[in-house]
Amino acid sequence: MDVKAAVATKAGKPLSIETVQLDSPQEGEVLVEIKATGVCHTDAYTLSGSDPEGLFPAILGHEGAGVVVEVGKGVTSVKPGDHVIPLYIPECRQCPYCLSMKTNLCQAIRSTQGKGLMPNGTSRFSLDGKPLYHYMGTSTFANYTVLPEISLAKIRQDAPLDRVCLIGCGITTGLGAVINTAKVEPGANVVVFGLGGIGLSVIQGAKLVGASKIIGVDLNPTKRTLAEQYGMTHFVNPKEIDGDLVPYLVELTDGGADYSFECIGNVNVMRQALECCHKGWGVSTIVGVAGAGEEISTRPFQLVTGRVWQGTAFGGARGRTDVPKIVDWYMEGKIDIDSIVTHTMGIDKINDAFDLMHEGKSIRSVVTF
Ligand code: NAD
Ligand code: DAO
Ligand code: ZN
Repeated sequence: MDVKAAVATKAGKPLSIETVQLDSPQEGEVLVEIKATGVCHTDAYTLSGSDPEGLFPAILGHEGAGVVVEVGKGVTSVKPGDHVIPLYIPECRQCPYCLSMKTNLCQAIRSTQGKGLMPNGTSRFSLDGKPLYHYMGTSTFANYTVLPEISLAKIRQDAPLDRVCLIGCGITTGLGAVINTAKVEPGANVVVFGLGGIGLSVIQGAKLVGASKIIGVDLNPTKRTLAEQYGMTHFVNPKEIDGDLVPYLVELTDGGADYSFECIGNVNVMRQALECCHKGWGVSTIVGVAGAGEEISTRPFQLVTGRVWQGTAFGGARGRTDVPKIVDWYMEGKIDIDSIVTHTMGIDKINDAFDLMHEGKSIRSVVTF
C-alpha cells in the first residue's frame, strides 16, 4: 500500500515527505494506522548522525499511537480496531531477559531491530523499489507502519491518541525512572538535570511518590514555569549561581540529593549528577543518551563512599504490561500529559518540530496524521 512518511534520507538533512510503499504484515506482525506521534530528542540524535546504530534511509519515530488495521499469521494478542502504543523495547514474556524479571530489556528481536529490520530480516518499507530501514522497531513517522506483535501495547479505546502517544517514550521513561528504577520514597530530596519532556516526567513522578524537595536544573529559564506546575520546588540555572554547581546543590539538599536524574545526555552533567548525591546512600540515575564514543568519569571514591550510579531505558517499564496502566493513570487524572504537548502539526510540518526542539522553544511536538 502507499503510505505518507517522513523519510530520513541522510544524517543531518531535514526529513523528506514522501509517498512510500508498505508491504502487508507477515507472520507475527501487525499493520497499524498511526494517528499521532511525538518527536523526541532521540529522533533528533539519530537524525544528526551521532547515533552509532543510526541507519539511512530510514523512517524514524518511536513515540506513537494508532489503531490496528490488519494482523499477520499467528497474531493473537491484538485484532483490527484495537488501539495500540508501539514499543521500542518489546515484551515477549518468553526470553531469558523477560523471564528474569530483573530487566525490561527484552532481547527477542534485538538483533534485527538494531539492524532496522523486521524479525525475519527484511524491511516492509520501500521507496522506488529500494528498501527503507525501520527505526527502533516502530517507525511512527508514517501514517501506517508494520510492527512485531510483541512491540505493541494494547490500550483502552477512549484514550486520546494525540496525548497518550507520549506514553510510548517520554512520559513512561520519566515516571518509570523514578518509580521502577530509582524507587524514590516519600520525603526524599530529588535533583533533576534537564527539564525537557523526560525531566518534566521525572518531576511528575517524584511528586507522585511524595518526594519532598524537587530541584530542577536547566540552562534555559523558560523551562521553569512548566516544571513548577509539575511539582518542582526549586529551580537552579547553573549560569546564575555563584561558584560551582555541585557544592551549591549539596548545600540546597542539606548534604546531598537522595536521588538525582540526568535527563540531558551530557557526560559532564552526568558526573555532576552523581557527585551532588548524598554520601552513604545517594543514587544517581542516567536517563540521557550521550553521543557515540563519549565516556563518563568520576573519582572511584565517590562510589566507595556509598553513592550509586545506574541507568534506565524506557524507565524500566515492561511495555505490554505497564503502558496500559499508565494510560489509565492519565485517563483517571493521576498524571498530566496535556501541558507537555506545547505544539501540534501535520506530518508536512514535521521538520518544524525538530527546529522548535533545537531552539529550546518546545517541550513536545505531536504530529497528527
Ligand atoms: P530535551 O532536549 O527536550 O531536554 C533537554 C533539556 O536539557 C533542555 O531543557 C535543555 O535546556 C537542558 N540542558 C541542556 N544542556 C544542559 C546543561 N548543560 N545543564 C542543564 N540543562 C541543560 O530532551 P528530552 O526529550 O527531554 O530527552 C532528554 C534525554 O533523554 C535525551 O538525551 C534523550 O535522548 C534521552 N532519552 C532517554 C531515554 C531512555 O530510555 N533512557 C528515553 C527517551 C529519551
Ligand atoms: O536491549 O540492548 C538493548 C537496547 C534496548 C534499547 C534501549 C534504548 C534506551 C535508550 C534510548 C532512548 C530511546 C528513546
Ligand atoms: Zn523478551
